[in-house]
Amino acid sequence: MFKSVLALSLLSILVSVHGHGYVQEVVVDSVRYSGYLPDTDPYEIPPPQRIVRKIPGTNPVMDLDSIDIQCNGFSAGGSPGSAPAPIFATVAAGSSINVNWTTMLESHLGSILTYMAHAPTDITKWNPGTSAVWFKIDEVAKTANGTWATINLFTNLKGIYNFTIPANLKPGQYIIRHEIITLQTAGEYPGVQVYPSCIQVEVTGSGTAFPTSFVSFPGAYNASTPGIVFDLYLHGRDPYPIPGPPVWS
Ligand SMILES: *[C@@H]1O[C@H](CO)[C@@H](O)[C@H](O)[C@H]1NC(C)=O
Ligand SMILES: *[C@@H]1O[C@H](CO)[C@@H](O)[C@H](O)[C@H]1NC(C)=O
Ligand SMILES: *[C@@H]1O[C@H](CO)[C@@H](O)[C@H](O)[C@H]1NC(C)=O
Ligand SMILES: *[C@@H]1O[C@H](CO)[C@@H](O)[C@H](O)[C@H]1NC(C)=O
Ligand SMILES: [Cu+2]
Repeated sequence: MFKSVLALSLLSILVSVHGHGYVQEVVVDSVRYSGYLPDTDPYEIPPPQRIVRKIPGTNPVMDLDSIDIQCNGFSAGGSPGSAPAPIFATVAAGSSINVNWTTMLESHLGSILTYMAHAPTDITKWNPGTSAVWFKIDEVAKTANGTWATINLFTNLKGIYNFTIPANLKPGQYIIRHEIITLQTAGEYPGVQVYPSCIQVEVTGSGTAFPTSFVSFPGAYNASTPGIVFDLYLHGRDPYPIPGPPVWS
């Protein structure tokens, strides 16, 4: 008993100095919002109002079957998935959103993916659970010269990732599920590290488009999904099959 507690706390020390990361800021239509800051937000009274759903810390989610894969939520704390955030940002369809990531160690090679889910009811109360409601709007694994997207993000882009809300998307409230998937331990499953972040927005405009095919989280990824098990030492220079469905267009 004592031994395993000790082993666990050693493991958590190792994990905490490992240089994981999270979304610390989001810029939407030139308005700057702080992300949910796991080191300080839980201790502030009153709690800061964020557009990003709560995360328990900077660690990745590694269990693809856990509800935590959705929004890096709190299933371990007894809540069935992500806790809605109290506010949301407003963004015009077709405009870009800049997400500002804390720096991860350069061992963290991998891809950057973004999904959306339309909220059928008030987004500050909606929890998607395991419903298939997500569609992909953006993905990148490597730049044209073969640099991994995460390395490009943390060096050339200074941690700022820019993606665009589809121009013709029908207006409404959406969760944007933005994530980094890193592969430094992905030679077998479990091993892949997933860093999801859920941003609440209201999309405005006169668009009418909406996808017809959706995935769930958990559900979209499993041990046999291409790109989930990937040996960087053997295949690091090969094309990388980005997990999940194709980008909706
Ligand atoms: C990213 O967020 C951090 C923390 O808020 C801030 O210090 C930094 O200036 C931001 N980066 C940019 C390019 O805005
Ligand atoms: C690779 O491409 C990125 C932009 O896509 C650029 O910033 C970077 O300097 C390039 N790296 C090399 C080694 O050419
Ligand atoms: C985001 O990228 C788009 C397209 O590359 C560019 O037009 C826009 O200026 C960028 N926005 C910001 C805030 O960097
Ligand atoms: C694993 O995910 C793939 C999609 O990547 C899907 O086709 C397959 O049915 C899933 N397998 C299981 C056991 O859920
Ligand atoms: Cu890490």
